[in-house]
Amino acid sequence: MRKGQHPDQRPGFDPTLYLVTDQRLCGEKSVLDVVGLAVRGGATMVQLREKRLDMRSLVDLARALKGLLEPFGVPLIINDRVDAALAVGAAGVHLGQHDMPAELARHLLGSRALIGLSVERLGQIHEAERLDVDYYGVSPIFPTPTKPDLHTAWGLAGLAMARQATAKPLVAIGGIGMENAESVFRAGADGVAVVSAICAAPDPLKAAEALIQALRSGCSHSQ
Ligand code: TZP
Ligand code: MG
Repeated sequence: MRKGQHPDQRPGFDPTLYLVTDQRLCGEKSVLDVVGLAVRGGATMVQLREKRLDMRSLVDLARALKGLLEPFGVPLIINDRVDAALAVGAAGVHLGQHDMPAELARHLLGSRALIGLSVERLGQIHEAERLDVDYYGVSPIFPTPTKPDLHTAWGLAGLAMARQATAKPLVAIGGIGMENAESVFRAGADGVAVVSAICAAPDPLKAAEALIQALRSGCSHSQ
């Protein structure tokens, strides 16, 4: 993340390279293996996003991930499920526009929790400005086969408009990889969230290393 840009962040928040999991894209590897490799490569935040898991399996995996991430100081965020985040003591949740309202999640999780909110249109940023959320997930930047149900992509120009609309940290997601990560940063993102660029990489550690290096150099150019 650009240093010093967002002075009131909660401790541990660094979305520079934010891995979002998807077991379906991990091939022979487990989510745990992929996350372990990604954080060794430099991923700064991890979101457990496994829509198909039942609650028992989700909580078991979340617990294991929390144990794995703690020594790295990398926060574990749970997609959608505030109850699972509370149950395992995760660092926070990532909410979509149809998930639990952010005010309720904040009430349940407390003032130290990290809360992210997906925004698909500029109007959603305006509506969310009064909320105590830590970042907006600007979704999707580019069309992506990983989440094909999304309609309009922000594109780099849309991301630049989002940057003008808020001082909150922006995490760009959707179709981001080595080929475009730096340009996403230059358009105003504070971090990039990736699924396939790490989960489906033959070597997730090398993929994370290459991405973080590209982002850090893009970041220093744009300061
Ligand atoms: N939300 C918006 S796009 C997306 C999610 C979870 C998927 C991003 O996947 P990829 O493989 O990084 O394009
Ligand atoms: Mg959701």
